[in-house]
Amino acid sequence: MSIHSGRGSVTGLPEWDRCAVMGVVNVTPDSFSDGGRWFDTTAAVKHGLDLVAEGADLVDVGGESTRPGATRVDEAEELRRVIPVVRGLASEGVVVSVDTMRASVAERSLAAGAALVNDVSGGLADARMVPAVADAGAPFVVMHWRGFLEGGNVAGVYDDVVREVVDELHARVEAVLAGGIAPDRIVVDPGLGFSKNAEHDLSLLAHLDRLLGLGHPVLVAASRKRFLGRVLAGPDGAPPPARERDAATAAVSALAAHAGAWAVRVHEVRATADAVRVAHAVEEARATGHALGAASARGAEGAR
Ligand code: PMM
Repeated sequence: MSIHSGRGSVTGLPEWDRCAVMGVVNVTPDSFSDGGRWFDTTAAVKHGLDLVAEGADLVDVGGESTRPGATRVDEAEELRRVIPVVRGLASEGVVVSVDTMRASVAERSLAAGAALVNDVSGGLADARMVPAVADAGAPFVVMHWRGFLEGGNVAGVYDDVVREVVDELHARVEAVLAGGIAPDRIVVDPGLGFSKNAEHDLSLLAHLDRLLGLGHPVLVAASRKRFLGRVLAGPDGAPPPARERDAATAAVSALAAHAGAWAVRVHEVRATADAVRVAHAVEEARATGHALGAASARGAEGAR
């Protein structure tokens, strides 16, 4: 039994007894932390399978970089990048999520075997997205989003970041429900780094309980993000490069899992797979705690 009644499950996806691990496959030449490495279809499929072997429960495939300043790829190019990778992974039995803001890419990905649509705009970038996901009966990730990041970190001004993100996500969830997506298929995500600085991201992580209060499973995507660079910066203030933020990412995974997140989205899976298992073991120890406490204390004495 979990101590976190808020973790929940998502209709249409497998049920995991702990925080799930979503591995990232960016099929882009320019993504923020691993751009270019998995640009070719065969390499991308192999990378997704490797992530599953390392402990990913599902794999998130994206063909468009959302990093600050990135320009949009056109629809044909996004389809060309994403669909063969989705099909290749789904045909191997992988639970595939598609990371897209375009309804056409979501529809074609679902037809190719994707199980989940992950839209960083929460349906705002393409008016056809919510009806398309509703028609397909697919689960949907609603991320907190204040607009495209072209030209800088837009609209990242908050009086109370936690309250505003929760309120704005609540409004998006209402819109998505009104658009016909079933409540048990909605996941919410604070959108770390999207129109948010390091303090905002840390505040949101410190108050995941408030996001859980929305009543939907919560996805946390902290992997290699700028706020971790800030936390890890040396005395000169220089942040380590993105690929040197994986231990910090795993630390966030443990914290998020412990706080009740439904899933964490990461580039490097192995350490996070360990982190969520440790968090789960600690939860179980707490759930069974009082009954076992005295007995294991005696056992420990005997072992010394
Ligand atoms: N961040 C990125 C891409 N996709 N999806 C969700 N649901 N939440 C996020 O925070 C998120 C995302 C950007 O990171 P990347 O370029 O490393 O994939």
